[in-house]
Amino acid sequence: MDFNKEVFKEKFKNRLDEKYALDVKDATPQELYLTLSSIVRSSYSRYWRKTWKKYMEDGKKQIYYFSIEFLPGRLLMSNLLNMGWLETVRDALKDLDIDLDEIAEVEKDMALGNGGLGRLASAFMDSLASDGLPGNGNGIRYRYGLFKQKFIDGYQIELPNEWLDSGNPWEIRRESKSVTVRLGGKVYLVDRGNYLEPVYEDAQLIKAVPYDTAIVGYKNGTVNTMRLWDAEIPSSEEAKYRTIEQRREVEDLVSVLYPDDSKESGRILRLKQEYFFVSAGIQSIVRHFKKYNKSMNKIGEYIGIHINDTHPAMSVAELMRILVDEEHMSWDDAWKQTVAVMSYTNHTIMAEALEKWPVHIMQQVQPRILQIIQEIDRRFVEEKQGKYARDMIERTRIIKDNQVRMANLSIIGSHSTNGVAKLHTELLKDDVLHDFYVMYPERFNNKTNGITDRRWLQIANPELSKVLDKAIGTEWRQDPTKLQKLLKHQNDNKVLNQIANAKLKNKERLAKFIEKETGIKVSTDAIFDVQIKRLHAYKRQLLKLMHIVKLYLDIKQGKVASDFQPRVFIFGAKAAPSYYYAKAIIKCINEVANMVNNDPEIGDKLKVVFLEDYRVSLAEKIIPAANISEQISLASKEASGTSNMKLMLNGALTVATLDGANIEIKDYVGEDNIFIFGLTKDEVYDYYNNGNYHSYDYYNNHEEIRRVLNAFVDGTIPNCQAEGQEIFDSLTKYNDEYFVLRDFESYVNIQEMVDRTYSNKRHWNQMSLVNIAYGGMFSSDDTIKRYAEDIWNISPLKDEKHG
Ligand code: 26Q
Repeated sequence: MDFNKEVFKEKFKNRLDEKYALDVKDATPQELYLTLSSIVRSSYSRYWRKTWKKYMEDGKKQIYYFSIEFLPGRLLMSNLLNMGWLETVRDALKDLDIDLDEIAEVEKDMALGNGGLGRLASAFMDSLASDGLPGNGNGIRYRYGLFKQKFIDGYQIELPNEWLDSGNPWEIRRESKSVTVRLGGKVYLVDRGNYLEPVYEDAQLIKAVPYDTAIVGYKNGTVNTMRLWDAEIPSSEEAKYRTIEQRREVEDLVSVLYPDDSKESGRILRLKQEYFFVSAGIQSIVRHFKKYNKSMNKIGEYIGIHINDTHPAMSVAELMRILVDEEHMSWDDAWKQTVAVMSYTNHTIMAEALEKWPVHIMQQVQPRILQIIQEIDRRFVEEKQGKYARDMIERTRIIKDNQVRMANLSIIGSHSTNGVAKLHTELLKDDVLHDFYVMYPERFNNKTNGITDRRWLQIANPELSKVLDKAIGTEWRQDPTKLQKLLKHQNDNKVLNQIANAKLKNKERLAKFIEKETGIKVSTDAIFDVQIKRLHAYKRQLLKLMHIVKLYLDIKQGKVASDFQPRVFIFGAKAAPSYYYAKAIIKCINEVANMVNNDPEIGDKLKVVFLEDYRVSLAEKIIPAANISEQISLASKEASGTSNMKLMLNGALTVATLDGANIEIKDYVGEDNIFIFGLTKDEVYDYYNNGNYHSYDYYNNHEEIRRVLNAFVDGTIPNCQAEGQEIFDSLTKYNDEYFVLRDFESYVNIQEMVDRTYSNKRHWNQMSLVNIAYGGMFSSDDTIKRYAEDIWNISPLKDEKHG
């Protein structure tokens, strides 16, 4: 479409008329949203088709990012921005008396992920397309997204997230690309002379139907694909599904996203989900590959499959199955190709989160896959015998104590294993995966996570974006590292004031939202102090809560420091439904909020706001308004973190432990522009090695800690007897697994430093400017270029531009 404002207005009115037979003034926001999104979709479809064709004709390598979670959030604004339409459309709609932001609010978040890992997958989708790289997503089209969180009486309640109920304008169902996935049953190998043929009995056949979503690159004409699979009953099998229960079992396969980001839950259904999207994805890749390429013996030169955490680890065995059973390749040739195709990212060092599956469950879910894994394991042990000590082989082999260790499978079956921040990768090499590092040093590498500046700055923070355009030009919109040009303006009062002004406007906007959602009135003079991430003990929301209780008691007892600054504490966090400790913390935060917010003696000095249902679209409202970013996990536990990057990019100053990517943030901005506190990773490990942390002593010997902890159990904080006691016990009786008491004093001290710093507004604004300037160093466009060069060996196609 020849694109300008007038053309668009006509098109919009016509489309609304075609679709709904309505005038603009009679249409609901929902109708306006669906009209706009249908125009957007029809105008990128040409580029989508062209990109697809080009990749085929070009015949170069393509990669497929396999992830059991994708968390794109809303797509309207990001598609408009990437097509280069955003400002024109905003203007055009204004002429029609329509507010684009209001229409955008209608869209339900696509929340097919829990947190960091799913969000990273979506950032990578956006960056692959924006870098013009041939990379597609492969995952599951869950009927229900991550649960919707409500607070009732301060408790977290989980409601179903029916994101598809009003229709999803961005997806296309591609019936013709369906494949069949086999689950369960029994398998026998029959000797056919030159190969063994697996014969299946009683297997359940599932029809996997792909739904494709376009991933539009930023003003570059590239449109890639995120393919998500739905499960259906194949028509040939209809007769076998006689009861509602049997039919429901198929629906259930893709019904819910597992809301547990902390531990492997052991449910058979989860393993079926993993095999389902892996098998569907690989079958569809191989089918496509065979159409356009000759030799399966070269598949490693043309196809890359990325295993995002261990959830898709069965990819290794599924590709072996297809190459050996269906393509009749020799085991050795097939193995060589498989290792060349696969690469793997690890996202955690926490032992309880490393996936293991009992052999009998894997047998039940897919017996042929178990056989293949057993054969991979047997050959691995055979090959390493004599080269490594027995116990080292036992530690690294895939099957041990009747459990399939998915990380071991992923590392052995791929050519690359990466961590997600420098410290995390070092810990993998030195500790968690040390044996593998000794065996395969060349396979290990670091890829520090990144974020998309388009969503988190251009879309979420137009106020600041305008200031940046004026100060340093618009180049940063293409290349966020250019934000460093801001550094020249460190002493430029005009720019400093404009940055401060943008922040103030964003705070006003958030304050309005907070009042609308919660009824709480907050002052924009206060420091907006933000902690937004999943609720988990290691992330230490408790440390923040203890600090709030300390300040509350100080004020009540008339002990406020002269440079105390008023604060609004803002939380956003979901707890896994079965994670009772995390839910106890939520309840306590809500009760502290009630106590603090309704105390006239406290007034505007402290407010505590726990916003419900933290999600991508809520993050877009909170982050631009933040002054302080809380990144306070116990050192060594947070693999990387990404909210740390989003918040700094928006000018928040970070209060941080030396954990995950916080260390790299510190290295860029310098110690003077970040607030570092707490134990280092080495200090934490020393405690582990010497076993000499005794949290009860901290309670006993520190008056301040005792005063704060007692408030959880002596009725000071009302309505949370049981939860308060649980927290109290975990920190005293059960030795405080995440060293909250050990880091408390250091945390309080750094927060006093925050107050002193905030009292000098100009200095604060200078620090904020430095953080924005280096925020561009964590662009996922750059991260993905490193993946493309070091791991995948893919390069962009030269392309005509759109937009
Ligand atoms: C596993 C088995 C059964 C059910 C659920 C799961 C499961 C689900 C989600 C296990 C783990 C997750 C998610 C992990 C995650 O989000 N990790 C985060 O990844 C980010 C991106 O690399 C990092 O920045 C964070 O530090 C890390 O915590």
